[in-house]
Amino acid sequence: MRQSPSARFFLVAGLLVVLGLALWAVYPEAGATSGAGSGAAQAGAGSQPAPAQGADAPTYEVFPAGTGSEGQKQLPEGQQLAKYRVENGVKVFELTALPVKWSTGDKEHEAWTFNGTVPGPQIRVKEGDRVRVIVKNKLPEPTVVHWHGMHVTNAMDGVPMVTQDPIPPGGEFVYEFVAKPSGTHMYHTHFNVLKQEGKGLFGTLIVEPREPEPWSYDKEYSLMIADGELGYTINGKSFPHTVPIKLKVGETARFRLMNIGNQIHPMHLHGFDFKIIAKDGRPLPQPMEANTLDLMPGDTADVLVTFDRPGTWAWHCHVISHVEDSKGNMMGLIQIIQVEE
Ligand SMILES: [Cu+2]
Repeated sequence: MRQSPSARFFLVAGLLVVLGLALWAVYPEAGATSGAGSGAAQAGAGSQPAPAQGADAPTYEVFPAGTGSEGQKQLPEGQQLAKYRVENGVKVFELTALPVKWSTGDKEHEAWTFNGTVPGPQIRVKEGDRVRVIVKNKLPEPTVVHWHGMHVTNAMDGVPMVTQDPIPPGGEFVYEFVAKPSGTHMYHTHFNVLKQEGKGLFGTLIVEPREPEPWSYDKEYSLMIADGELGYTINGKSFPHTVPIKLKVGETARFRLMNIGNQIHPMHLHGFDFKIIAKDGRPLPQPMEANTLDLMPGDTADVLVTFDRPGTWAWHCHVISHVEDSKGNMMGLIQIIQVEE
């Protein structure tokens, strides 16, 4: 008998869950992080800026019960905030590049991370803040960090042999810059990039504007899309282990999409159009409505979606080999949005 697409979806998802649970039994530390990483995962309280204007804390749940985010089910990858301290008015962050055992849900990998998670913790600051980031290298090879989209001085730009010497294993480098311009940005390795980024050495960098923005929304999420040695991942996980986003009918969400991968990912949302409000962190003079957005390598985009109907909606890359394996099983770059009454 021919199965309906949704029956097939749940059958495949169910089988993957069973497989995931079996893997979890074998690798209980999968997805768990080093001390530095778990510290970062607990950030977000205290002196941190609010995650979104007027927003409740985003609600997440592993769906359909993937092995995804053990140890931080309420603070999924890509959403945890980097801790900082303030020294003489400067916001001081610490990022340590280090290898960890990382589960994308479907597979175990040795990932190279900032502070133990893929992506690294979210650096979230206000436009005009003076920011210092102490980067320590615990990788077996040199590295550097580039502040993608930021208007830093040349010496802080993180290009090895051009603006600085690579940070050797065991070494450190102190970056300092004024946070500008506002918007959705990224930080990432700029050394042996195909390998280091492919293994997870990247994170999100959000600069909140000083002036209020002309749009409003209820919830906010970052979706960092990657490809490489970890496979096709959103916030460090591969479907069905990508962490679903749960919303209520009538809510508007802002999504900060980022392509830190090496390939083009046209992200198509089922059932709704979104409003593209910013590209590479910069507000568009005229927002544009669409339901598929080509994210070139290095692109970021901000979109707003109002979910006016309930359902389990897919948002996925439309390069089919990025969302289906050779046997036709769904995997990779699929994000589930669960909209409930
Ligand atoms: Cu793709």
